[in-house]
Amino acid sequence: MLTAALVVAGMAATPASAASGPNLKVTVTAQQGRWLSGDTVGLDVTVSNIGDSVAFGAFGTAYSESGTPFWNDRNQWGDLSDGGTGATIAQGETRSIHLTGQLGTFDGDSVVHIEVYGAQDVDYSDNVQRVTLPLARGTEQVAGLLYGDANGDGKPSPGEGLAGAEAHFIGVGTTSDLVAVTDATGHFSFSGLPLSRIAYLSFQKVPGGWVDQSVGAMRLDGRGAYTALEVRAVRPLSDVLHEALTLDKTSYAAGDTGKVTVTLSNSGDQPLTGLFLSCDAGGFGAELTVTDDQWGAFGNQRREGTLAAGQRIVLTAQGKVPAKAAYTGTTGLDCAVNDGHSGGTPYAAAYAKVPGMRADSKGRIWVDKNGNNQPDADEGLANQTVVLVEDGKLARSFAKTDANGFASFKNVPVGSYQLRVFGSWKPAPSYGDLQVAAPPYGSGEWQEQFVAG
Ligand SMILES: [Ca+2]
Ligand SMILES: [Ca+2]
Ligand SMILES: [Ca+2]
Repeated sequence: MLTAALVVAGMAATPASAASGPNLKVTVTAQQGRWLSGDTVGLDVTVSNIGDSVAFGAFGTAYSESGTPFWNDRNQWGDLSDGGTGATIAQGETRSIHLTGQLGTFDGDSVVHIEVYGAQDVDYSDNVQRVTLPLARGTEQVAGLLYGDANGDGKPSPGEGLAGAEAHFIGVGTTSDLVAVTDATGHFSFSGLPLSRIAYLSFQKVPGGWVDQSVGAMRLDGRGAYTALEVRAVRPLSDVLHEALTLDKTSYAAGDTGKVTVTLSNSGDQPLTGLFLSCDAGGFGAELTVTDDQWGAFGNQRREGTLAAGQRIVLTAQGKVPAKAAYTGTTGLDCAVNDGHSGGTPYAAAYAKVPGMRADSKGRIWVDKNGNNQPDADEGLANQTVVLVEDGKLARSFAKTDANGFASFKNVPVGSYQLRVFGSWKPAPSYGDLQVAAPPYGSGEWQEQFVAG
């Protein structure tokens, strides 16, 4: 009903002459760029009524005529949205509309059709505009130098290249990260990379404790903007900042109060500021419940700890041993100390026993005969004597594996153990301690891989 009324009103206002009447005109300016799939591109649209009477029922639309799809939300047109009844635009009035659209899967340059319709427009030739959004093509190279800035001048100097580090690249269009190893002069190179709206470069196995600084997100749009990267690495904070952490006892009961001492020292010749402790990062849930305020200026909330060159400081705090610790047999605390920006932060931890409870523990030992990194049906280590060792020396419990490599330890004190096999087998390097916990915290069946010793 409303639409009909507007159209009638428009007709009543339109003079008889063909050259006289509403006349909408659209102009479009597209944001410049080398566009990639997934990019959001802006279009500045102006709609002017250059006729001599009011335009009624005006609405606009924008869509890709060909090439890479361009998706936009019609609500961005405001009252010109084709989901409404149309806008009223007076003679001489100009509207500015900012549209944004997202480019879909690559299909060449995107030709976008922008059209503004108005009832009884006297000249429709200026109601349509087309803009072509150029899509980037080709492949990219990412290359550069990783250097340890030993002389601190912020740029590569002779002899500062870091050899043998792994450069890892990942971006849109790569399914897993690509790896390149830095050569004797610290250089690395990736070529033939797919264009990518967002890509990342990071380093692993950097020699000498050097900490690489973030390259940040890269946009690979074929310009070759990342072919001569200079990736700076700095010394780790742990070169000058040292941390020790101790508990006042080696054994507690649940509900006891444990006292923690953290000693920090600065062996460097510069002051350290903004220091703070981050404790319980592992969050194993049985650690001492130490409140952050006890660390004073070194608390995670305040982050105002300072250490002068050569200074040593001793911080103390205390916290209750939580009930859960009785079930896991272990409590303790772990704290990293950080300045909020440097890499290579020191970390220290101390653990204590919480004896009393006992639990059964069942699992399987296996050898990866077929080399697929998984335990298969025929890979159990049969008829072996296995032992739970405490603190690397005290044998606590023995069991014998069955034909499939399964062993059950009965009524073992809860806690942390090393699992050993009599004979010529040793744990695979990836396996740490075995935790024996009482229900409800028992971790079910374990499995541990062994290799020939
Ligand atoms: Ca027109
Ligand atoms: Ca340098
Ligand atoms: Ca296997």
